[in-house]
Amino acid sequence: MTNSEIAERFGTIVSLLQMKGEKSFTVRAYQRAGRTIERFPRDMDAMVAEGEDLTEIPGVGKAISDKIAELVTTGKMSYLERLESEFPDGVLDLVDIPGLGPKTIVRLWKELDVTSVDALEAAVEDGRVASLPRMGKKSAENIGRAIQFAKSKSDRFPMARAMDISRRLTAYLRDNCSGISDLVVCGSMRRFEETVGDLDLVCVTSDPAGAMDAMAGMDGVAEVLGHGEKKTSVVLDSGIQIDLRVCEPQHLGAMLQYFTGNLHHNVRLREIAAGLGLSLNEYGLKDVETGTLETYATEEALYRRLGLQYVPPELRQGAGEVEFARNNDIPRLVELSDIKGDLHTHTDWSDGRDTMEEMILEARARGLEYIAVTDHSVGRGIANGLSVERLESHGKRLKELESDIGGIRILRGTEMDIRADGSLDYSDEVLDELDWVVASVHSAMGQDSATMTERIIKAMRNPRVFAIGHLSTRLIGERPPVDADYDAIFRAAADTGTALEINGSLGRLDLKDTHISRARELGAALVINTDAHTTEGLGNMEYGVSLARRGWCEPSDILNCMGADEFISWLGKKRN
Ligand code: DGT
Ligand code: CA
Ligand code: CA
Ligand code: ZN
Repeated sequence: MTNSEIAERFGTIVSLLQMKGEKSFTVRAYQRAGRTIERFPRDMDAMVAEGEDLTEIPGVGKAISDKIAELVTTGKMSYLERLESEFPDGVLDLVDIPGLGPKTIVRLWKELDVTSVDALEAAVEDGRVASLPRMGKKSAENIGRAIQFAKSKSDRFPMARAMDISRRLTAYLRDNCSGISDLVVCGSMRRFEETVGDLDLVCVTSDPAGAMDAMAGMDGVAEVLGHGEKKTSVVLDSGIQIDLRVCEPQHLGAMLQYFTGNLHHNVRLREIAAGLGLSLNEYGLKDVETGTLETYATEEALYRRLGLQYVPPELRQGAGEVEFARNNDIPRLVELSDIKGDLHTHTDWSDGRDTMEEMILEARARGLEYIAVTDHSVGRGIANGLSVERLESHGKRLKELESDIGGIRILRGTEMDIRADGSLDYSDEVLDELDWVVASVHSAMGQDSATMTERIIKAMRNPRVFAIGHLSTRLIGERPPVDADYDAIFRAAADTGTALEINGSLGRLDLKDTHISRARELGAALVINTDAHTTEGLGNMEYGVSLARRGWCEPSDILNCMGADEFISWLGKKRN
C-alpha cells in the first residue's frame, strides 16, 4: 500500500468526522496526519514491516500510528469502517464529488433525503437544491458541474498515481532481475499524458524467464492475466494493468516506437512506410516484395529510415507532428538541463515540510543558479500564510541565507492570493520589497467565466505581479479547471508582460499542454516551476519540462532557462 493510498483513507476519515460534526481539533489531527503521510519520503508500509516506531514522525501519535499499522497489515481500518457504517452507502459516494463540503452533504441528506449521486443530480435539475436556504442558484449550478466532472472521470489513472506505481515497478524489476539491460515504460506514460490507462513496459534481458516470473510474482499483483515467454500481463491491487514485454536488442527501436504510440501517430508512420514499399510492425520494417525484415536497435534509426526527423515521445499525438518531422521542422525542445532556476517553492514558514536551508541546499545540489522562495500570503490562513511582519522576517532570513549558503541566488518571493474580487493580498508597498511575486487563485473557484477572467486580468495589470501560478487551479481527477476565457487571459499576459506558470506538480500539470501552445502562440512568456512543498518536490521540474515539451516549448520560450544574471536583469525591466 502506497503512502498516498494510506493518506486517502485519512482524507475519508476527515470528511466523515466533519459530517458528524466532530470537534475541530480531532478533525485537524487527522488532516495533519494525512498531509504528513502523503509527503513522507519513506514508505509507511515498509516502516511498519520493519517494526519502526511511527510515532517519531511529527504529527503522528499513538492513535494514528496504530491505525496505519492496522491498515497496512490487514488492508482494513476498523475505525474507518465504524465511521462509514454510520452513513447510508450512497451518502459516502457524495464525498467523492469535488467541492461538495461535508456540511452541504449532511444538509442534502437530512433536508432533501439525497442519498446517492443520481438523486443529487435530480435534485439539482428540479431546483430543490437551489431552493435550500443559504444555497441559491449559483451554488446549485456548481454542484451540477461537479457531478458531471465526477461522472466523466473514467477508470483511467491520474498521472500522479500512475507515475508513483511506475517508479516502484521499474525499481522492483531492476532490483530483482539481474539480466535486464534496458527497461522502458512506453505508452501514454512515456508520452506524458495527463491520465494513463495501463502501463506498457518493454525490456531487454539476458534472462527472459526471470523477468516474466518476477513480474507475475510481484507483491501487490491481484491477478495474472497472462504469463508467457515474451509477455506477462498482470493487474495490481490498485486496479492498474501492467504489460511487460521482452524484446531482443536489435528490435528495441521498433518495439519502443510501436508501444509508445499513440495510435494516430503510428497510423501516420505506417502510411509513410507503405509509401516506401515497407510495412511497419513491432519488430522493424519489412520489405513488402521480398519479405526481408530490417531491424532497428534505436528509434532514431527507424525514424531516419522513414525519412523523418526523430519525434520526441511527448509530441507523438498524431496532430501534425509527422509532417513537421518530414520537413525537419521539429524544434529543439526544452530539456531539464536548460532550466536554471525554480520560481515557486514553499518552506515550513507556510505549508511546506522542509526548512529554507534544506530547500535551498537541495536546489543548489540540483544545479540551479537561483531559487525563489514563495511561501503563501496572509490570506491563506489554512496554509499558514505570512503576515506582513512575518513576510519581512522571511525576506531578511533569505538574504542572510544567500550569503551563508553561497553558490545560489535567492529571490525573496511570495505566492500571493488573488482575492475573489481581483485585489491582491499584499499592498504595493509590501510587494515593492520583494524580488519575485507569483499570484494565484486559491479561493472562490466556482466564479463564472467573466468574473474569473476579469479577476485574473486585474491581478496581471499590477506590474509587481511577475507570474500567475497554476492558472486553471485544476487537480487532475479531483477538481475541474476554473471557467474562464483563457484566450483573453493569454492575450493580457502578453500585453502586460506577466509570465504564466507551467506547474510541474503531478497533481496539477497546469497549464495543460494545449493551453501552453496557445499561450505561446499569443505571445505570453512562460516559466516552469515545481511548486515544491518538500525537498523531493523540487524533482517536479522534470515533469514540468515534459509538460512544456508537450506544448512544443523551446528553451527561448521559458524565462527560467535564462542564467541568473540575465534573469535578474529581466526582472528589473519587467518591474519598470
Ligand atoms: P492508455 O494505456 O489508454 O493510456 O494509452 P496507450 O497509448 O498507452 O495505449 P495502449 O496501452 O492501448 O497501447 C500502447 C501503445 O501500443 C499504443 O499507443 C499504440 C500501440 N498499440 C496498441 N494497440 C495497437 C494496435 O492494435 N495496433 C498498433 N499499430 N499499435 C497498437
Ligand atoms: Ca498504456
Ligand atoms: Ca497496454
Ligand atoms: Zn498555489
